[in-house]
Amino acid sequence: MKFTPSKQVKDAINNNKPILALESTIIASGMPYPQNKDFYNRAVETCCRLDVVLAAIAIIDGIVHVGLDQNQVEHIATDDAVNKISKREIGVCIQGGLSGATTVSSASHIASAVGIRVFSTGGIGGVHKDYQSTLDMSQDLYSLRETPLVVVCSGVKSFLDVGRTIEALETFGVTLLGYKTRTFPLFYSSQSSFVLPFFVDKAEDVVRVFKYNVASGLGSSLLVLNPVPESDQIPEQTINNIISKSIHKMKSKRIIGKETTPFLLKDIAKETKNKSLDTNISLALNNVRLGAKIARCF
Ligand code: PSU
Ligand code: MN
Repeated sequence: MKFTPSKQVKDAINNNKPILALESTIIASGMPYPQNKDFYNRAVETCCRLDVVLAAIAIIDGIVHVGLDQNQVEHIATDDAVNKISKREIGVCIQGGLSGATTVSSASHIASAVGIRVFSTGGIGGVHKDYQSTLDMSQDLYSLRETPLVVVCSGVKSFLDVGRTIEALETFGVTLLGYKTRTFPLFYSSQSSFVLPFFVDKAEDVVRVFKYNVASGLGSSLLVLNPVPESDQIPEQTINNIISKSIHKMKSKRIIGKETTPFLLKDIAKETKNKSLDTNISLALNNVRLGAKIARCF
């Protein structure tokens, strides 16, 4: 195998036990230390309670690990030399013997290649607000087009162009399925004006839809939209004002490309006095919980 599973993940694969994959950029640059490590430990506990193995995916010194030990997580959570690795950069990272945190695009590719069927994240990447001038659209969308996986998220980060991202997801043939919601969630806020065509109330039904997709020959992902719990959300208007200011700052600092997402997450956390971080942790854990429940239904 090109990838290196941990002992726990290998056992789970061999014995057909439920596994939930997790990207590691959310740990490396999505949250600061020590909240990132704390989030990871709580994610492991959540999965353990449901008898599911959590497989966080990262590249450590050129080796692609599926399932991390505590030292590896500490490295990803603290070391500034860890690269943000999207799907196209997996080979470069291996060749250079480098360490890299995986995004949705790389982690979903690796997860699917080792036979994992369910994947959780906070929010997927999407179409950036100034797409017309920058052509900045996340590789995550292309990966979702070509990776048969159940991906659980709380929408796309609200500093993206949500409407255009939804259009791109349709163009790429990615199935959208609300989980107990009729609207496309906005990451920090649980509702939006974008109506979802279909929704389900049970984890079993998510798996049924996925199996019918696969049986019909579809090779794309099933994107499950799981809104942030209402008690932890930030009202849309409040967060939008802050986001506008952060985007303005980003432009004046000439931050572009893959640095934009980490910069905005950090700046929004600062401007909300870490309320956005609490919201991010809450929704990410909620997605781990649902992902684990879905993994048990296969
Ligand atoms: N969701 C979060 N925090 C994050 C990300 C998503 O709550 O840090 C990361 C994911 O790894 C996602 C990536 O794949 O941002 C998208 O980056 P870009 O826009 O550069 O494609
Ligand atoms: Mn980008």
